[in-house]
Amino acid sequence: MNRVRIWLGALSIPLMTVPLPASAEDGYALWLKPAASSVRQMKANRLGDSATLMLAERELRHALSPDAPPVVLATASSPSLKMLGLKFKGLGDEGYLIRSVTLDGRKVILVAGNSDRGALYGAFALIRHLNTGGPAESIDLRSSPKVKLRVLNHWDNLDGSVERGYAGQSLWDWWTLPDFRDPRYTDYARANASIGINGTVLNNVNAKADSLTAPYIAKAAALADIFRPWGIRVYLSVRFSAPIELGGLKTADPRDPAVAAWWRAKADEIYRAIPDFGGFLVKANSEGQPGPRDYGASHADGANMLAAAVRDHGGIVMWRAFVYAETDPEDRAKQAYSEFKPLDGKFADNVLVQVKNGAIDFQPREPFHPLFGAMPRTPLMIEFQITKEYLGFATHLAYLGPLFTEVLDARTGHRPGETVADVVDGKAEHHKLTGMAGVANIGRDRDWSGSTFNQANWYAFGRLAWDPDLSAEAIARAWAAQTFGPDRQVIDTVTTMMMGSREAVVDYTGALGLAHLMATGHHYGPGPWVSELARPEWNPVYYHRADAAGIGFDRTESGSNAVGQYAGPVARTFAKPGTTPESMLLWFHHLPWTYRVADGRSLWEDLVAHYDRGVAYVANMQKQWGGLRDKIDAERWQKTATYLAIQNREAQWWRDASLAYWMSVNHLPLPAGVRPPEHDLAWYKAQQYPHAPGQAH
Ligand code: GCW
Repeated sequence: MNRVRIWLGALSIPLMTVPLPASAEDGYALWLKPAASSVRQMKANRLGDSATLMLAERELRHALSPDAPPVVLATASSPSLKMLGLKFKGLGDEGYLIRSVTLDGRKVILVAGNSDRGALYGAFALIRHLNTGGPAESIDLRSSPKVKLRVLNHWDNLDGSVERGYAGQSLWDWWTLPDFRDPRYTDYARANASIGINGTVLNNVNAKADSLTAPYIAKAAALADIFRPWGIRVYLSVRFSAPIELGGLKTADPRDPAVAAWWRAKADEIYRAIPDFGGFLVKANSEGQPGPRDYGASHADGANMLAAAVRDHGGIVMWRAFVYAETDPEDRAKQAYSEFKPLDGKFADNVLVQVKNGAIDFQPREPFHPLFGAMPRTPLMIEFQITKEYLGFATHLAYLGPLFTEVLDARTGHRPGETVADVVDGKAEHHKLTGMAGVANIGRDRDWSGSTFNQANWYAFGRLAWDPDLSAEAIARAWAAQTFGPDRQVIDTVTTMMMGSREAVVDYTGALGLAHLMATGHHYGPGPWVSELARPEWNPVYYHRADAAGIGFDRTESGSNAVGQYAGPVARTFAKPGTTPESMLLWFHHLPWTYRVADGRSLWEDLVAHYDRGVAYVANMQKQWGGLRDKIDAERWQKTATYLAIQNREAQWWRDASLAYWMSVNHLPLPAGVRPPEHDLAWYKAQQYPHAPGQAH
């Protein structure tokens, strides 16, 4: 414990104690490590005494070095600020300003917002500014979130397992809640607040009705109490058939008044326990989940009925568009658009439709979902996957910043210059209710996310949810500086490694727009040969359509015409192989193996080159990381080095297995000088991983 002196206006209160952070570099501190070991001299002056302002003050003491100028934390209503004539308009209720000012004759850094939450975000922004090399003098920063709901989706089950989670068991110990309030819950909220996340959906979208029973509401309420001062609201995923399972009703038909009444009563019960409860997230009529379609009602009927239940409490409904029907023979990439586009304008005004970034399912690369820009009368939330179900689980180093920004920056083609980010942040269609969801990669692992570099994906999601116009590289640099310290060589090297890492995964798992080539169930490792699963669209062969003559999914007019779901200019680009970006070529086109890509190579030669490039990138990351050995603490360095070695082995496995399979189909030789796969195809097919983590059950 350290003795600290705190300045409260003219009063000075000595001898208050704050705990120092744990010293081991095991990743627990995330990007929040203090810049200096001593906080003794740091002066903070807090004008106000809400719990949130106190937390903001503590953060500043914890993180800022003794020689930083004194800081004053305040809300706009504080009388002391009157004379400064600052502009708080436009900051909204979560924005902040940070200014070097003279207050009562003292030079200070003022951190202020319209609300104490704004001041808290400002405190974290000031820490970031100073810890990433920003000057301590003449500071003039202001920012407010462009997106209203910045929400993590936990796919956490009530038994403690996590669907597609690779960082250990669920953080929520449902069994000991609500009595035991694990300090990790506070640390979790603090980390989220530091990057601007303001909501969390506690349970899996593949929901059990049990989460709506009284004991589980009490457990959720305990978490909500812990998260509240950090500006974080709690949401729940709900099972659409809960009125039957819990309420004993005969139906869950959203048009049945008894069903609507059951949900209203349930919402009232939740709000009694959690007055600022955020609302519901719903996966309906998708992958076995019940929904309104079971009764011939529409997704809008279902969403609106739930929206009515939470409306008077200020709650909202996030209704997922991730649907593909059991029996629908239509190209899976088209089904969500076909189902939802006609419902534009039919949703209540406290409903957001939550759309995955791409039309299929969080693949290493997908073109942006055609619904963005196509439903102007409906707020569309974007859903990213932070956990790396398809990008190497926890072990592979794949920085997702470039994946997120590639989609956010994509032009929708609906209105001149309009990007997906414009749709998501409401600018394009003037929506006030806006949101971004990220499927969490957080678990009980000591380092929270399974690896140090996975923490960067959590961080990048939060930063982009606050401002979707940030660059992935700027975020990577800031993360590296906050995580590893100010050493220039470390920041440069780590940023370089990160920036190409997602593309490397694309390269070694299947480039040129190939997708969904993974093994069954657990989704770990390659399985491009899989063809025997019950539903056609569960099989990789459905997606790549490779045969002796060619490869790729024809989604043009001559095929499924998924291209037709995009707006004019974008559709025109994707309509022809020659104008389609090479990175999306086989997503939209079925082409002969001999097709000439831009540099004159055949498609086959190019594909092979991508596999080799992906593997080489990983080897190069190992080299780069090796060069940082003396500059990074031993624990995090060693774990990362080991994970890179695993990634190298698995990248080669992906490459070799895929090449062995493609050659069995196209009967083409490998280009001269290319190393043949280590084993024959039968060997790769025989690999089984029944205990791979994160499987659905
Ligand atoms: O990609 C699939 C995952 C499922 C997940 C589903 C979804 C929660 O493999 O595990 O279920 O997406 O997003 O609903």
